[in-house]
Amino acid sequence: MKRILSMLMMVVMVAGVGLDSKAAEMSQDEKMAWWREARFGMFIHWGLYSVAEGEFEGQKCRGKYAEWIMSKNKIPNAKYEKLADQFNPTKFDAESWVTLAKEAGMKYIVITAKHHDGFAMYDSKVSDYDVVDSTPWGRDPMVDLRKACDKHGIKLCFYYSHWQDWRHPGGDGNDWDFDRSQDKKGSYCTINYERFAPYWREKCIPQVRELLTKYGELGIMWFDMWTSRQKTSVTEEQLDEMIDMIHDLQPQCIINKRIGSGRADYLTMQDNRYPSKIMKDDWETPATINDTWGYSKHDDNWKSTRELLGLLVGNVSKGGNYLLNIGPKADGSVPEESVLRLREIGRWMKANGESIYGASYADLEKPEWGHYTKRDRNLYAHVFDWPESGKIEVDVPGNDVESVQLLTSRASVKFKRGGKSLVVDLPAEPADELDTVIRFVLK
Ligand code: JFZ
Repeated sequence: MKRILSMLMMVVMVAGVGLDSKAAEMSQDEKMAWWREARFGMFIHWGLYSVAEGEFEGQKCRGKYAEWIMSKNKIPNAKYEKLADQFNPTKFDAESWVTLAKEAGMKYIVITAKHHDGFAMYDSKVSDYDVVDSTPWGRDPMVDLRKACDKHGIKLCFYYSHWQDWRHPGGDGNDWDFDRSQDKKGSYCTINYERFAPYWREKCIPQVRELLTKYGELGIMWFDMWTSRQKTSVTEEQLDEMIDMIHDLQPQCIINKRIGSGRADYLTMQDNRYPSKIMKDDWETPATINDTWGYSKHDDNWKSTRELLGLLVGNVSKGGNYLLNIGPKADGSVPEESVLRLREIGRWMKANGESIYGASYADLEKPEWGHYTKRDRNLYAHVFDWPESGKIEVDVPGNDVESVQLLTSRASVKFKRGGKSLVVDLPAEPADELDTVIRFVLK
């Protein structure tokens, strides 16, 4: 009996080891598969800056990003930390955020676990400067988000500011609280490796380890060093340590290149920037619906649904993802302007999603009237600007095409086969006022 038991244990152990090494040996394509399929994600910036709403002691934030108010207005930690006393999001409901993402057709959520201000938006044992220990609310929103994400099949991902930390005396970026006169000049910071090392050891690594061990499987660890590492206090060795830790604890977890290392998995473009050409390596654009990431009561510059959808489709047509931000208020509610736009995009996605999910660039030039996306044998023409002629010309040899249809109704669309291209007779009216999709099934 004892022998049988120990044999059984052996089998279980060997199987276990097998699983581990399998995850570690995941190919890059396997690792990126869900992300390439997803194409559309939700970014969430939420923290103490959400309490300030883009204004502090009667002074507007001196910059368009409200989450930068501490730095832009040179607010000392002793004052900034008092915002925590007012952080009591009675309207917070993880379920409603996650269902909003789901309704919009988004497949993952990246939320600020710690932004540059150094305040942890989860229950951290590393210090008390976190949402559980320092606010009247005293709850960990990431626990609820984990549950809601699992329930609705959304991937949970964390943003962590590993470079800028304005709270810890060793972090980069804060020259208003801390004397940095001995440092070298950097970019958005001063450089001092001796000063930075304790921050890395005592706060940054232990906090990222918490995120990787307390909240289940993560889709992405999203880092944010957008300048060159050489102009910061971060060393190559430190980044290797971070990446090794992530690979070790969560081998499936994707890392964006703003970590500052070539070992990361995909490229993050500059904020609200879009490439002009197809890019074949994995990339994304992080984008705002208005101009700020963190909530600001002064920012009313909302993009239209049409513009946002154009940016999403445009990114997919060039092989990239679109990570669109919401900045919830400190009470936990999402600005109505954002909710409206996400719901409108969602309505379109529900009917036209097959032209987005797992789709990518077609090897065709961008047409005047919109964009092309492609998945397997399907080519999708996204007609944003309905041509007056009522016709579009598509550079695909007529003989290569099996059928042409309206995506939503599958109604056939008339077309003429040319030698090198075909001419499509569009219906009299656009089927969708935002973007009418014509599907070409290729042979
Ligand atoms: C960074 C953060 O500082 C900002 O608060 C927000 O979280 C955003 C997503 O990322 O902001 C940037 C990043 C890149 C550039 C400028 C600001 N850039 O490339 O010019």
